Amino acid sequence: MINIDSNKKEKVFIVSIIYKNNKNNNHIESTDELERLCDTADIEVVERIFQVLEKPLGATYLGKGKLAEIRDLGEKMDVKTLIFNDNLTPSQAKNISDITKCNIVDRTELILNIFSKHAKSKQSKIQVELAMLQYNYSRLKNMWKHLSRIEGGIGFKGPGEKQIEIDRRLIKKKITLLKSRLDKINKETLTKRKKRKDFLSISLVGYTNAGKSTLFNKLTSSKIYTADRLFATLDSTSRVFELNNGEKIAITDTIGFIKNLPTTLINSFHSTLKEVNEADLLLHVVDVSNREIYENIQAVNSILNDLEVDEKNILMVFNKIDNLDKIASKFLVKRLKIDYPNSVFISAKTNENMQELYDKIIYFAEKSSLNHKIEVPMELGKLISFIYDNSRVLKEEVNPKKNELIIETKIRNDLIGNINKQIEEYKILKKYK
Ligand SMILES: Nc1nc2c(ncn2[C@@H]2O[C@H](COP(=O)(O)OP(=O)(O)OP(=O)(O)O)[C@@H](O)[C@H]2O)c(=O)[nH]1
Ligand SMILES: [Mg+2]
Repeated sequence: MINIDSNKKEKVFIVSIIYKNNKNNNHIESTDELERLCDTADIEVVERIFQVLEKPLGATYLGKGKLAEIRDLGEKMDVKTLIFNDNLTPSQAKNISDITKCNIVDRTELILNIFSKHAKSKQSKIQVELAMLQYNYSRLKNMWKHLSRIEGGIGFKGPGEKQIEIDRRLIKKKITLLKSRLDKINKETLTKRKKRKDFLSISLVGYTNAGKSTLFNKLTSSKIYTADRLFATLDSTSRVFELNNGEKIAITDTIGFIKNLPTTLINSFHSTLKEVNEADLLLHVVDVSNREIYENIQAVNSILNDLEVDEKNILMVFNKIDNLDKIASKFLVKRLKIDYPNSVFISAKTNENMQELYDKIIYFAEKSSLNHKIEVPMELGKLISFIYDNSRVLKEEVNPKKNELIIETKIRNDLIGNINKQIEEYKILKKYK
């Protein structure tokens, strides 16, 4: 989408409103994050421009005087592109571009651009292309104007660009085609996922750059890509790892979230995100050294809410404790422990407190239930009633040849080991009678 000269970093201004009644007063953190997004997209921010307003102006977003100032500064500093820390309506983007003579990129377009660069698998490439087409669909006319006027600077490139030149009908057709391709791939991944259902499943979720992939690598001894950049991971990866007690757990690392994650991306990544919904336990990984810790947790929770994730099975994993200085960490950790009693504080980098995390996972695994098929000799009447009293029986069948009852039941993992042991012991005793 954003056409960046491969040799030279594109220079931009980032533009943001400081809202008069913003109690959080977090415009610095918010523009810091936008600058990190620019950095990830290989764009050089030469200036941050703010205007204090109560709310955006309908037609031009900022005041006309401010926009004229930006135009002059742009000419002086040879900057032809403005990145807005917000989403703009097509007409706002057009009006701003008319006044400033600059190319306009909004927050969603910037994030889509990063996604398009980081997409590796066929599935994520289609998901990003679909999100771009859907976002651009309503903006085609404006974008075409931008493209024809601005040469060489940031324009719209990649899967989106080719489509701008063809008419809307064709784009709609393309969207339908991509959706059906995606459906096919999603069905294949669903089959794979079902196969893994024999194990308890854990999904890592969290804000982008929280350290999910680093933790995934630690737990599974893998080497998937991690980086100090936003949206390093776009594809889900799953592995099975074994706990000390021999229990196998399937764990999935997936895409990170961000504040105001474009809805078009949530929609097209829905099947990837659905994995989160099906997990037995979520580890919500948080970068404890980030200044916006509570806001980031909130952003993740609101996306989880949209995905209708069950709240009770979330363990908060506060990561990067090695990054905190000793005194500050004492107070912060204390406060977070009160706000999030079900939590651990770790460093996936230095391994600090990793054992506590393992212990929590083991505890959860023991208290969880999975479907099991148990073949119980008819003589063990007491054991049969114990199973009925302590699990949810799904099916039962008699095997007359062996004089056994075959019970299919959803039962807690810490009970099944003991039951199997009793059956084994009974069979051995019977053999030697
Ligand atoms: N100091 C410190 N750095 C960490 C820790 N865990 C991860 N990091 C670093 O944080 C950065 C992001 O880590 P990732 O594992 O890629 O983060 P992620 O959550 O997978 O990020 P996305 O895939 O972009 O959503 C990397 O530079 C890691 O080396 C930690 O415990 N301490
Ligand atoms: Mg990652």
